[in-house]
Amino acid sequence: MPHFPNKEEKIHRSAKQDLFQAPDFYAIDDLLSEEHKLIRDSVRDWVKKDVSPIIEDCAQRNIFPRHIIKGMADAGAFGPQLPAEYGCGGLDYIAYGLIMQEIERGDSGMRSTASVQGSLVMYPIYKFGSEEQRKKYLPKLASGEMMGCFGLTEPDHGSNPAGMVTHFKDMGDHYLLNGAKMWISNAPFADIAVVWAKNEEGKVRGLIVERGMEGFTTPETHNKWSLRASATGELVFDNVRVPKENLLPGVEGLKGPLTCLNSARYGISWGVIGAAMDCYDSAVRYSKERHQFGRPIGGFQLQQKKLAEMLTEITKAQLLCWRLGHLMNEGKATPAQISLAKRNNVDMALHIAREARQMHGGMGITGEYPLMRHMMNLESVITYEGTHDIHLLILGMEITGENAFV
Ligand code: TGC
Ligand code: FAD
Repeated sequence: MPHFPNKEEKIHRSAKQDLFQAPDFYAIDDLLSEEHKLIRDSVRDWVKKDVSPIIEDCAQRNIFPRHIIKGMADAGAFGPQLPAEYGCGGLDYIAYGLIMQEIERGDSGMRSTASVQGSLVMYPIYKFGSEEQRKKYLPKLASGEMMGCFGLTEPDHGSNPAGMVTHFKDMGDHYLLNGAKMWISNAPFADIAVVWAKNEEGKVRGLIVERGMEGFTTPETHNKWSLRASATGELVFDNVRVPKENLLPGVEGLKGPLTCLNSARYGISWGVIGAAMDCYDSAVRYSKERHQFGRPIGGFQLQQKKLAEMLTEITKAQLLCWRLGHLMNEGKATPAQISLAKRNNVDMALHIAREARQMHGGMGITGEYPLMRHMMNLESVITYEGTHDIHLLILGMEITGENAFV
């Protein structure tokens, strides 16, 4: 059974105050609209109030805090970039990025829940679904009444989704789906799954599979050292009868799921800035409080070097995302530009988490500080939605025109 808190098992709320202050060295706030800042600040307040006090306990005990879904939906985290007529946010891509940044400042697993719901479930239904599918699913997904997951990766096909073996047959009045997906965020509790599978001609199509369909199960993945507050699982399809109206009519081929990944990878590029800022903020504070050799450790040049480099990298990542957000708004961002931002920013955040962890000495390995949690989470983030090396190869192909994948 998935590990969700029940009535007997209360999540512990820490009394420790979240003192986070975001660095803004290049006055990037001046580039944001009043609406952007309002949205960013309200999500930041929600994270301080509802995520920070429980996240350490959830991560330590490997619990997904299901009760948080309602607050996340109210914070506008589910499909903020999709039209308001379907109950979504109707916001631009800068607002979307800022929301992801603030949620991941709290925890990458919480951001995973939001980005899967918004970019990988709602977006394909909006972009490739029929009007009936949009009306049926989008308002419920936006409000968190319904949760979804996205099934692309398989046990033997991760970086190379084109090799997928999950398939479906046309049985006249329904499709018969067989196969399995692995490493699926939100799977253990999702009400629906957007599943990518091959038809009899070997073409990749998207299907909406609903919990309760006979032959469909979602076993949870255990023993993760990363994203411990996020629920991960498999999707197993054993002769699942999928109604024909659940096929996404608007796309055929791998470009379907890859188009959704553009949106999610963009969100990650912003999200990880949040995790990096949290580590930096903690390190600055600790460097002033912690004394060794009769002075604050922040007075030593080696510690200052770490802080100066962290701030430099965060500032560069902020500017990168701001520009990419505008390209997204104009519909001009290319997949390779998104790969550059995802690859650079996740690596940047992981490096900062490791450096900040060292600056906290022994305390850095405890749950008193968020560093190990961010660091371990980011090991998943640098792997999912295309690994660090896969994004390098996407860039390499863009530069040279040569495909180095095969
Ligand atoms: P290739 O032959 O290059 O392309 C096949 C078709 O797709 C088109 N295409 C894209 N379309 C839109 N956006 C993109 N980014 C696209 N990239 C390619 C392409 O034009 C072509 O279209 P058409 O019309 O000619 O058919 O495909 P390939 O098989 O050589 O693979 C390319 C590669 C390796 C880059 C791709 O498969 C890839 O990105 N692999 C990484 C897999 C990945 O990212 N998986 C993510 C799974 S989901 C996940 O991790 C969610 S975690 C969520 C969370 O918890 O936050
Ligand atoms: P592999 O593809 O087996 O890669 C192993 C190594 O080989 C990597 O270092 C990779 O970079 C390298 N490699 C592979 N091919 C090449 C090449 N051509 N050249 C050079 N190096 C190469 N998937 C979903 O569909 N939905 C989800 O919701 C989802 N959530 C996830 C949540 C978590 C916590 C994790 C860890 C993963 C999730 N994934 C999800 C799966 C994720 O997208 C895959 O793990 C990722 O795409 C890598 O695939 P793989 O793990 O099979 O690694």
